[in-house]
Amino acid sequence: MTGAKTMPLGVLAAEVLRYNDAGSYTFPDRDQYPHQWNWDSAFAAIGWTHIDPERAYGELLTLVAAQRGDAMVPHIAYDSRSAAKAYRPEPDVWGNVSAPDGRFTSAITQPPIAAIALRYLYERRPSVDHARELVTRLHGWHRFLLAARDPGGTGEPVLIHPWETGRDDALEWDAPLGRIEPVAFGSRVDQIHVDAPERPTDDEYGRFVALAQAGRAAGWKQTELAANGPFRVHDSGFSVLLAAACHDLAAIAKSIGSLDIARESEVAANDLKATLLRRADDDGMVWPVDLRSGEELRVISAHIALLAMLPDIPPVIAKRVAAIVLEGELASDFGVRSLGAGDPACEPVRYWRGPVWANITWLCALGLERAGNVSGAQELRSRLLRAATDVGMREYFEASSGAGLGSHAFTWTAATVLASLTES
Ligand code: 9WN
Repeated sequence: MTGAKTMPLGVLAAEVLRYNDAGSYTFPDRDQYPHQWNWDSAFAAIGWTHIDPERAYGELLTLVAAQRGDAMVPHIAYDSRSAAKAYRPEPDVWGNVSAPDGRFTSAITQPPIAAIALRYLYERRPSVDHARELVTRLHGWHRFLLAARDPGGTGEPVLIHPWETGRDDALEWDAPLGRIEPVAFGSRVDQIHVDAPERPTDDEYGRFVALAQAGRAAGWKQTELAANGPFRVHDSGFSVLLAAACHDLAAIAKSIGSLDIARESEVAANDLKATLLRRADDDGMVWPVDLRSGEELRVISAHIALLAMLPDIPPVIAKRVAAIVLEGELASDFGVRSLGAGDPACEPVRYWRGPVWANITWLCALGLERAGNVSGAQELRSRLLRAATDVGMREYFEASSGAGLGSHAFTWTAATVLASLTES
């Protein structure tokens, strides 16, 4: 990535995708994350749409090749070629579970944005054959989330690990994660390329891994863990994305003539939306819930920005979200903050506890645009582009100064830059 500073932004972003290209999928970052991650690949597909659409379809097809028998698409599919590279936890922590395509995987999932990426790709570069295969697979995953992961019939999936939310150490998980007895994790290889203060703490890692061990001990029975496991939350951010994913899947299914999937997906999107709106507060905000205590986790953080993706969002909620992300607690000149600036727990450089992330900023912009707030969407995209212009395709950004944080050549930052360049 030499000479990066002098390259036009779009060229630099494309270089980052190519640099992280693992062949049939894209590493989130070649050094820091040398395997396939679920929602990272969906963002990568959005980026590849602008460079090589066939490669974008390939990215999603490789993702669903790791889909398990129960239709869950795992959060990590391990790359055996990366064995010599440092990433922990390794497959044994999950019990060496493997996918039909032979790759070891984790035994949890991640935000289901692949259908959102597929719609993005399909609308720009339609391929009916690829879409047919992907629609069927993604529909299965959505069903898994709405059935196997909803033992209580609440209408929302239960998440069993903070890693499933994609916002690993977000403040809202402190209470439910705090109940987990940490285990010793050993060497923090995630701190070789990124400074320790920018990563989750040792204490959090001890709890993340303890949860993986508990799941393994319980035989990874997904419904049982969702009903009685040690960590159980409703993440409104994840649920909104699932509603949007069902909505987008319905649109593609309809256009390729898969009418049963289209109908079922539209009903699922509407039901999930109704479930979320039923538990909205007077301001229209929907909060994550700690299902073990029954308490709402009323933290103003990135999940609020994701609320913008609620399909056909009521205008009053869209307005409230726009105010928070554009000039309120989550506003930054560089995108959307992961935690409210005024929150006493805000840590400006630590991971999901303060910094700005491009993927959240971009999804929020997409939601605002769909809600008819085109100028709000453009403003967010220009903030995202400002961050990348100033310091490059960093993993995340300090919200006040725009300083680059985390890894240096990050796929979803590059992908959302490529998308934003064509949208603003
Ligand atoms: C654990 C890959 C992933 C993202 C997550 C982000 C981070 C992993 C880690 O990196 O999580 O899954 O090792 O820290 O929190 O959202 O998908 O980029």
